[in-house]
Amino acid sequence: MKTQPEAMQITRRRFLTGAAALGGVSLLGSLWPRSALAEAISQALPQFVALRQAQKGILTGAHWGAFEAIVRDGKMVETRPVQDDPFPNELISMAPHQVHAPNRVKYPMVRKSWLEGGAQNCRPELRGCDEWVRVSWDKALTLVSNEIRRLQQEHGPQSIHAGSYGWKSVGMLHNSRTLLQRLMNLAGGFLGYAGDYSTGAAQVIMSHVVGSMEVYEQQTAWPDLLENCQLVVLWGCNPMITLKNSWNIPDHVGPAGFEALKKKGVRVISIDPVKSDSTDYLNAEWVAPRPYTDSAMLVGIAHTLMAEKLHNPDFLKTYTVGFDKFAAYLNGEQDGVVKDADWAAAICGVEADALRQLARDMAKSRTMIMGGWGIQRQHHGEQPHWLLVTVAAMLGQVGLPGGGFGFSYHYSSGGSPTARGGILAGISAGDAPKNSPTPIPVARIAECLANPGKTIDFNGAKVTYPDVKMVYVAGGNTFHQHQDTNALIKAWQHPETIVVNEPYWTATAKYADIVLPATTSYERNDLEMGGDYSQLYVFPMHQCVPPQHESRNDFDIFAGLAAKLGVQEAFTEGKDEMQWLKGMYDDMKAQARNARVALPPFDMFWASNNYIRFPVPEENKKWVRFADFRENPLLNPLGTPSGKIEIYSEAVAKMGYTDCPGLPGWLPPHEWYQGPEASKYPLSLNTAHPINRLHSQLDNTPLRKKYAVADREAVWIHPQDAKARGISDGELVRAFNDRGQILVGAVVTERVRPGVVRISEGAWFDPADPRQEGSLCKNGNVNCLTFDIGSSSLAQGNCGQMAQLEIEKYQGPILNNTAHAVPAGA
Ligand code: PGD
Repeated sequence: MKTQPEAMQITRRRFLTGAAALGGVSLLGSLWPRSALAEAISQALPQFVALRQAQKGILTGAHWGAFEAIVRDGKMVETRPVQDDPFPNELISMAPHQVHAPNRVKYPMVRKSWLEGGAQNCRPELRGCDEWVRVSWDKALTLVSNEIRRLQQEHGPQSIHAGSYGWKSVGMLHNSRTLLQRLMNLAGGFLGYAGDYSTGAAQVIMSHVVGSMEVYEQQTAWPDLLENCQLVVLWGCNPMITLKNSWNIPDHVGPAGFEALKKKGVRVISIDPVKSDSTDYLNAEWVAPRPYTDSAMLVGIAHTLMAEKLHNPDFLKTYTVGFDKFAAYLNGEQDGVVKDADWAAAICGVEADALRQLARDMAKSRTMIMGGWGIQRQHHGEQPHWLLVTVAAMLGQVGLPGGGFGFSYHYSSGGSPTARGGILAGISAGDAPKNSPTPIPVARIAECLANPGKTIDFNGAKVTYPDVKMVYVAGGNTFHQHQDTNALIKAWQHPETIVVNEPYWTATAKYADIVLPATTSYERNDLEMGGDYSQLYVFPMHQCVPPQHESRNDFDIFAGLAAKLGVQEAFTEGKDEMQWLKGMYDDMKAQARNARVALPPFDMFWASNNYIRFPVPEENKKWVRFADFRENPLLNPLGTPSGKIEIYSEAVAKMGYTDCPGLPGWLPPHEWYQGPEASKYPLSLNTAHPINRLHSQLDNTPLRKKYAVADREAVWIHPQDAKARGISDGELVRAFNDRGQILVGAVVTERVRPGVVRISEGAWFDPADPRQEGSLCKNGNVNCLTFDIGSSSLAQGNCGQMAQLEIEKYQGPILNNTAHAVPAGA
């Protein structure tokens, strides 16, 4: 952890002294005198100006935290986290490398064959290996807008996939995804997506089981948890890593909460095939099931709770429906198989006695089950979360202080108490035209491109794939996010035109036809909330350096396209960057005023180079999820058909899906250690989110040195498995299955269960020979190995967290890693 730079401490002290001298202006623990009236605040202007001068850096922020950027001679050279950050994140130090990366896209570029042959004769098979030709911005915008116009006229909005999924950068105005959709809505509509890669399976099933997506809900507040919780069960989550970054600018209250939990000595059990950093940090007990068998393990625990009468029949009767059917399933009334701890142990590889003890410990303590999302990024991924809710309901602690379940403690600091103030609304995508096509499930993109006209099931409905002729990506990295990269490459050849707005030469950019250079967030002005759940801060994101090379802000790129398509006025609403920001700020300020929190005028706020921290009401620190439902289920019903927790869902049952029936349970996955593929590919893959980057972001920075082994993504292998294959620590290894092959560097460690290998997602795809099908990826992109089927007919979530594979010592020719190199002609 970084210590606070002295200059900032002095600055803050100086500011606090000055503000107090204003007389009677309460700071409420904030940098802003929020309880004062606007007049009083305006008197403080000299203080803010002085503050700005005293600070050396420019205040901005990222998914990794708010920070001051130090700029010298037009170059960002250093960063310092803001003083309020309780858990500063090392990733902040990579911002200068993001701006000045050698693999920035410098100019608008067009793939040679596309430029020469046009969209319909563009030799799509050369994507990824063609030459690039530099063009002017005007030419690039003309080419793209002409294609949009032609496709709208000839094939309609369903021919343009502009959903563009991805984590982009923070910022309420320069939101590349929304800006793309705003343009496309004005230009006639587009094919979008439903769901996301993070929680595809859980968010659909949870809506049926508890009446909300649950995965993005506020959690029982940390202060309550710290006071009341006796046992935390981390079920497949690694919060000390995943809480480093947030969707908005993080408040980092989550990691501070876990630190406090550790200091208090609360018992933590981590259930994970890998001994995670959080397991170590929290001194947690490690229980390592076989991969993809969590559902069986939960069923065995549920059986023990029932058999030993540790469950809570009153809670089940009052607050749930369908337990009788689940009890019959546990007892094997239909299939004759009693699903007790012994049955579960044989599948999940955790001893039956350990399962029984776990059930007893959970029942005797006030227990919070914190469920991660990797367990649902699997085939039949709906089941684990459904079963976690079922076990929590059997324990009867849902809605009690410190107890129940929470599916967002590991994400964006769920449980950071909600502040009182205002919320920034970002720029809107606008209204979709009436003839807009039905969105496809987000992770079915490759299947959709390859199979126009095919119809699939999706949450009780049918979706027919249109014939997509253009894909437009802005703020995402399809080639890293999507499963089965080699199948994606084939599907990617179907569209006539692929356009990508990107700051860097990612694989997605390299496999496009037209690449438009986008600025990083440090090259533009913006605003962002701090704390996804707490809404604790409003951060200004000041432009630190000018746009690099010929890059443009996504806003300006789409405004340029809008001009060519005749919808510029509607797109910009006649406002420039600062006018948009002022409008957003003023709306937020009005909300804050209604909540009795006074804020300074925009100009003063912006000039101050400072941020707003809202007060947190005491009652929000004690907030307990589902407490109102528990208190009065009739007045505060859940959003399910019964108003209760649905252990059995009639709605799901009626859909008639064999891969997701109306009752949760154990369903063997598509690939696993007992499947037929295991004789050829005996190792089970575990793909976690990386420790030192965000998905694929920052893979092109020096932080890579911290995790790359033999200059590739690392593979963690158990000593037994390494020995059996003659692999030593630090050696280059080929990991492979029928779908693909990747080069990875061996880390021989007992932190994985035997039979399991861990490879993090997000290494940039780098085929040794892009002309050859299934070519070896030299950087270790794990999605070359994963399979591309939906989690089930219900949710169609992705299965990126699983695959059977084999590994061997690499003995081929020396291959240089070119994942972060610029392509020929660029
Ligand atoms: P990122 O690396 O964040 O990954 O997939 P996602 O596509 O979100 O990609 C964002 C891209 O946006 C980067 O290339 C970045 O340079 C670009 N970008 C950033 N800022 C801007 C901007 O201002 N403008 C423009 N135009 N571009 C910008 C993540 C996805 O991967 C997710 S969310 C999950 S949860 C899944 N996780 C896994 C997994 O665990 N395992 C596997 N095997 N696969 C996964 N895929 C999914």
